[in-house]
Amino acid sequence: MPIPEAKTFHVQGMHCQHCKKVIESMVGKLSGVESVNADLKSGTVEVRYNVEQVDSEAIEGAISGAGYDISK
Ligand SMILES: [Cu+2]
Repeated sequence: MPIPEAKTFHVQGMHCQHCKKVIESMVGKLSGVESVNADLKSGTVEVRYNVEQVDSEAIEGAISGAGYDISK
């Protein structure tokens, strides 16, 4: 089993529990994503994922596809 990669994405525009849920479900749908935790206070989304199945670009795509901007 490969070791999952953990990465924190900085996401703008998360304001409430709904935003948190939307992002967590959109990112969680990607195969290879093991866990997603969106934190409203810090505006970050921490994702653990299997690098053999998914990459950070796909994760960013899912977040922006849900209507949120990623700041780098
Ligand atoms: Cu919201």
